[in-house]
Parts: sequence; C-alpha cells; structure tokens
Amino acid sequence: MPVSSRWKVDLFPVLLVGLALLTTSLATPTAHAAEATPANGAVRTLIIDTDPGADDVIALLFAMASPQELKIQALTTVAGNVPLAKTSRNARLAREWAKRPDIPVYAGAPRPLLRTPIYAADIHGSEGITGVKVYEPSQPLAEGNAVDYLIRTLRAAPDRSVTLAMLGPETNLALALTQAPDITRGLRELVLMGGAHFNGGNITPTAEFNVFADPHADEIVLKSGVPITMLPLDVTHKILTSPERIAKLRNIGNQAGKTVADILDAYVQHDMQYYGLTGGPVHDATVIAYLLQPSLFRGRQVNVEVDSREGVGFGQTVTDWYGGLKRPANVNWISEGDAQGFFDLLTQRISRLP
Ligand SMILES: [Ca+2]
Repeated sequence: MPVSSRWKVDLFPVLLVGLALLTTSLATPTAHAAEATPANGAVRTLIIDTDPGADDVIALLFAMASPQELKIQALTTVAGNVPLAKTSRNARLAREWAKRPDIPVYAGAPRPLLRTPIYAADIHGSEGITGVKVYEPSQPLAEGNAVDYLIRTLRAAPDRSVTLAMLGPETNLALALTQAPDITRGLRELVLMGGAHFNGGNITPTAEFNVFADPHADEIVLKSGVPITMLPLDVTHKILTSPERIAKLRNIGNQAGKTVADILDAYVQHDMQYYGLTGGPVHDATVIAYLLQPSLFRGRQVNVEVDSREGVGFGQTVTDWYGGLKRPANVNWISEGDAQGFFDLLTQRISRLP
C-alpha cells in the first residue's frame, strides 16, 4: 500500500508538531452542550472514520442504508482491529455490500501516534470480519491519504457543518488536528465509540480497545474543543444480541440481513463466554443508532480525560461522572440505551439494503 511508506517517513515530525500543539492551542476545551443533540429528522453531513472490524461493518451497513438522515461524504480507515490494508479492504467490502459506489474510501494512518500497534484478531478474526467470506472488492481506494482528505474537506466546509463518526482508534483525526488546528471550525460534532467507566475495560481491566489502541490520539481529540458524544462500553454492554434479535435480521430475507446475522452469530460468541453475558454487544453500530435516533439514549455532560501514562491505567478514560473535579464538561457521555429500540431500528434499516 503506497500510503504506508509515506507515513513511515513523515510520522515523526508530525508527532513533534502534535506534541507542541498539545501544550498550546489545543489545551483549552470548551463545551457546547446545546449543540450535542441534533434535531430529529435533520440531514447530517457525515464522515465515518473506521477500522473494520466486525461491528464496524454492521455500523457501516446501518449508516449506508440511511441516506435520508446521513449524507455520507466518505469513509476513512485506520489501523485498529486489524492492520490498515485489511481495515481498508473491509470498508470497501461494506460499501460493495451496501451498493454505495458513490462513497469514496480513503486509507489513513497505518499505526498509532506513539504506542506499539495492537490488534484484536482474537475477537474479529485474522481478516477482521467474523462469519462471512472476505474477498477483494471491485472498487479501489480513493487517491490520497485520509488525513489530507479530512483537512481539505473540513477546511472547505461551512462552519460547524460536518459530523465525524469515529469507530476505531482516533489516530486520523489526531493527526489532522495537529497539522491543521483550524479544521475544528468545520466540525459540528464528534460521535465516537470508545472508553469505559462503570463497565470496566475490555482490553485491560480499565481500558476500552479503541482508546487503548491510541490513547495519545484520544488525548488530542478530547482537548479539541469540538462537541463530543461518546458511546462507551457502559452503554454498548447494555445493548446485547439475543437469538431472536439475530433471527429477525436473518429473516428479513435479503443478502444484507443474512450477512449481518452471519457476522453476529460468530462475533458474539467470544464476548458471551468471556463476560458471561446472555448476548453480545454491537459496539460501533450504537454510534449510527445515536445519529439516527438520539432519543434511544441517555447520557450526561461530563469531563473526560484519558490516562496516557505507562502503567495499569494506560488507556483508561477518567470520567468525572459526579463533577468532583469542577473541570469543564467536554463529553456527552452516554450511559443508557434502549436495546430493543436499537435492534428494531437496525433491522428496519438493514431491510432497505440489497
Ligand atoms: Ca471499530
């Protein structure tokens, strides 16, 4: 992949600039609580940053089946659940399955900012999607790097007009923000799957995978001043599959319903066993449900910081639920969700696909 060699050369100077910015212009978070929830029915201009990933693929199909509400400009990919070449291929597969050739896919960062790369093939399989056959899709990647795409697009966008859904490690946006801090102007909101507080972690006792995979990136994003909604494990572990919910998807009778059911049947096994749950979470798809129907969710405006120091708390989101630190709220932290409402909406939207 041509982008890989480019990043190997360019990454270190970018990091130095990023670290310098961290201590200056990005250090003042501001909250925009009133802006965090969209009016129902409004069309959102959306970019989806993703590391597919079994649950990412379901989230992408869910989003691409909802063109009335979500005007998807592009998918941008990042290394995460599996290496970048595979996350990029899997995003292109989701696009092919949804029959949305109009949506470009840009590949981004092949590794985290500073930490050693980690992957999650034990959960998502070595190809990054469980339960279905993967192959090379017919449509290629778009020319150019995802980070350049984000900078170019957000600079050209009207003020506070673009929502970014983030379903993986936040490396791409962190790189864009450090290279071009002015792009916050074009961002309306970040809606991201990541973090854990009441639930505990899924990759360490305290850390959730997306944040743990690049805590330094999360640190930059949390301090960006852009309105942020986070869907952490606290809520995703309350929205669980059941045999009936998966059967409803399968019984739609279309290919997409079968694909989602096949992915879930394989994907939920690990989590059900590991956590002793009755079903499995579909983490990233909750981001899309939130964008489509925020009334399904409940949360609180809180201050969130990430622990990026080496040690047992590495990658933990420190969530000041009770406001004891008296620091400004920077995140709309979602803690509750309507599980049946989520699966009804997912099933309804997947039924619109081929
Ligand atoms: Ca993901």
